[in-house]
Amino acid sequence: RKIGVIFDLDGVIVDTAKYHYLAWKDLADHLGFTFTKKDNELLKGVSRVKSLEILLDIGNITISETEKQQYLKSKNDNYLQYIYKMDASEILPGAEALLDTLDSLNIPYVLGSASKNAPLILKQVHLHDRFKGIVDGNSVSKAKPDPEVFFIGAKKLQLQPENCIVFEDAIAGIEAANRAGMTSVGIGDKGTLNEADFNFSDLREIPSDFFEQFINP
Ligand code: B16
Ligand code: MG
Repeated sequence: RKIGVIFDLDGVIVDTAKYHYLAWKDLADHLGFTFTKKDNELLKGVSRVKSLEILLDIGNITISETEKQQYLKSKNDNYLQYIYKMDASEILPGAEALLDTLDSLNIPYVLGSASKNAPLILKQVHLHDRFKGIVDGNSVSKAKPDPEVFFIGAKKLQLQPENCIVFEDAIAGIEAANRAGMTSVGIGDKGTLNEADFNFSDLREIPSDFFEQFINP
């Protein structure tokens, strides 16, 4: 059986959540309320606009549409300052070895991320050209948990959803993969990602023969 893989970016390939946190915290400070690391968990896998809405909810703040647009821009400008400093040393443990395994098995893989900055981030860490395709926040109209991002990924892989395996670190992403009818693999806390078909705490834990069961079911 021919299979393919769709990777989430933040939390699976790189840990950009820490930079999102710093940039959102800056905005919260500016607006005069506390934004904790625990609050930041709510923003994982969620689009930029939705993240701002959650942040404003936490601060109990109402602002105009014009201000919203300004804050979205200033948050992203701030976030990009961290991204420009990224290099290959920030690739999460096990990620490159996993891509090597997939290459050796001739299993194609694409990116399926909510981030509009995904192509830039992949370039920063020198992984951009390894992917067969990139689906990012610019190519979707409905954010995770909607399965749209992964359906577009399956198209790029030229595979039916049931032949796609999704690696995700966010609850919204696992839900999107399940709704798409794909195999979902949760990377991170098993308790949090209990809806996933498979769970690993990080990519290093994936056995080298993991894909065998899908190729020869
Ligand atoms: P941007 P992923 C997501 O990336 C992040 O997890 C989420 O925290 C962020 O709000 C979203 O990208 C949008 O990012 O502001 O760069 O467009 O996990 O889907 O790779
Ligand atoms: Mg993620």
